Amino acid sequence: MTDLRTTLAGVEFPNPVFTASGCAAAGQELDGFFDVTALGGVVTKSIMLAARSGRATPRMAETPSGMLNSIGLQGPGIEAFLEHELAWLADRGARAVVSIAGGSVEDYARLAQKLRGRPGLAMVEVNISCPNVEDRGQVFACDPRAAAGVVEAVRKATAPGVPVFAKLSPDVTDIAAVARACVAAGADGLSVINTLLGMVIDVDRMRPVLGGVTGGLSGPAIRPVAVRCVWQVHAALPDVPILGMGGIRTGLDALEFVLAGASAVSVGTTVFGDPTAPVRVLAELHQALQERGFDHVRDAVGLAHRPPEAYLPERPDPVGDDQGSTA
Ligand code: RRO
Repeated sequence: MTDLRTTLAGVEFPNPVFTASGCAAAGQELDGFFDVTALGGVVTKSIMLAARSGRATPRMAETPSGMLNSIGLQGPGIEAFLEHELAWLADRGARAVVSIAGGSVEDYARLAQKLRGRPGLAMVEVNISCPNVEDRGQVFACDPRAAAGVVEAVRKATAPGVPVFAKLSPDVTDIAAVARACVAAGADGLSVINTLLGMVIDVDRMRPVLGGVTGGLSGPAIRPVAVRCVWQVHAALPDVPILGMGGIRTGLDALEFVLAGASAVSVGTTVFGDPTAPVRVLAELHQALQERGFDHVRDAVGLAHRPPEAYLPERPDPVGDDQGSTA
């Protein structure tokens, strides 16, 4: 049996499959389909200081192999979140990764302060890359200095021992530069990636489909972009843990992210069609690792970066592809 335990910045999780922020609220709805404590962790929808109704409707559109969303950070605000959602996750025994979002460095710092000492809090994900904000100046992850300012404030306000992960945007020229700036500012790890900015136009109405005009593209359509980003960030910062996400639908998709350098993965958009996807992906990933002879998932992290002649585990059985055993 492959050991699935994974460690992110000193915190151990029982396995490397998490929900993705924004795709499962705070886990209650998914818990009707499977036991959310079976996952490595539950990453909650980004929360802001105040309640927020979000952008104009329509807020979602299907795209080829993907989905556009223009939610606009709808949420109950931090106080209601702490009382009803984080408290529920803690009671349930889930490991909560709380995603926070703000319009200023000060907002983020206050959110981090409010999370200090809360039961159930395993990690903080700093969402500096939401594409659906009022202006692009608020997409802190598009500028290394702006990203660093937020990360530094959150790291200072967060209890020691609680990892702070910065969530990066793919909509940049050099994602490794932003990653380096976040880590230099104190990020313990990186979540890679948020959605890509996109839009669709209704050719009958001859107007944008989304009320917010532009939206964030997710789903399998973005997976190669996400894998490339994980690869580049891991190549630049091989010792920094990565939570990888973007279009994961199967265990083999998850394995791609692990081989590119992710120590854990988030399963997002696919849950809208298949709410049990996270536990299925976990089982499939486990099987894929076992078939490839891995004793521990950590041995697969970043393996694709190694030269072809480097160590590969002995495969116990052929996995049904053309290459058969690598032994
Ligand atoms: O709420 C959203 O519209 C949203 C967020 Br916070 C995000 O980080 N990414 C996204 O695609 N949508």
